[in-house]
Amino acid sequence: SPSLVPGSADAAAPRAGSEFAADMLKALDTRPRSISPKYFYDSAGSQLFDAICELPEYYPTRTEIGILTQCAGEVAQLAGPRAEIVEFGAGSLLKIRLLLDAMKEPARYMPVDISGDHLAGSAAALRRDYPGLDVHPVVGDYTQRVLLPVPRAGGGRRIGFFPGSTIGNFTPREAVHFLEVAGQVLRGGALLLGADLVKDPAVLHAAYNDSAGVTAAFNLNLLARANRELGADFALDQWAHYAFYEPRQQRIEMHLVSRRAQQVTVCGQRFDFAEGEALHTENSYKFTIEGLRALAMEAGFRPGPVWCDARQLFSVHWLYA
Ligand code: AVJ
Repeated sequence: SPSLVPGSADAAAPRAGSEFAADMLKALDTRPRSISPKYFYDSAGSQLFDAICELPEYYPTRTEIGILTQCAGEVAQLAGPRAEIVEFGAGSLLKIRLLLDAMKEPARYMPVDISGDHLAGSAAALRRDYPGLDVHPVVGDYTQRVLLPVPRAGGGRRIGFFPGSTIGNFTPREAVHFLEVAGQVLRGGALLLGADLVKDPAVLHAAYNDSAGVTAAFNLNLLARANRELGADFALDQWAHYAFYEPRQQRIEMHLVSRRAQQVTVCGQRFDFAEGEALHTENSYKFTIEGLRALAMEAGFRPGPVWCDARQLFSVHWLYA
């Protein structure tokens, strides 16, 4: 909308009612300022995330794909015939294909995602390549209770799939809550869960501070998105990407730090930032294998087999619901 004056009431009005607008305004009004990482993923942000997954320093994606390639046969055995797979997030089509290719006549695939567009695209591609598979996208927020179709008569087990260590975006309390809700949907079946592992902080640091600056661009895209959607006037060169490992909480924290004292306007409201003041944009928790299993048990799962890469960078867990 090039004719809009940034920060004017008119510019703010069209999107002032969005969830992003409400959460951004709330973040700016709270101390310390912090916002959900889910707002990274507009179309520019999703493309930047895909680029992150290809970076030499960002080991999780390729490591998990390696593990899934190795364990797919065993997973297929554990799942049994005619499995009904529920994926939390529409995720990577590559990862689900690794499972589907190993499974005995998988019956149904139900990706759950808030973005209907994203779901429709992945569903069409999978239907083409797996003609016997009932692809059933479910539009909804998987962090809340979602309504799934009833299990089919004569269907197999319900298997949840939550790869990528996206569980690391939740606080431990939120993770237990998510697992409790997932467990109710999967009762009698299991959850296949990817979790990034605690490791040398230098390796973690590099993964979130890549030399090409893609992670920085991904983080800064949040402000760019606010400029596009909320009529905000963030000067992107006045903000620094800051990511570090916090060993006591076993998490990467990402922040956007104000390089100087400045004012910004969002949805027609003005906010002050002191030099060095930050907006906290993401936590990415890391786990020990035992810590992850304990968390799952707290939520009522019974831990099963765990698969890792040789360097113990990443883990994939079979958890009985
Ligand atoms: C998609 C949440 C697993 O935490 O590693 C990548 C997101 N943030 N680089 C992660 C992310 C910065 C990613 N997750």
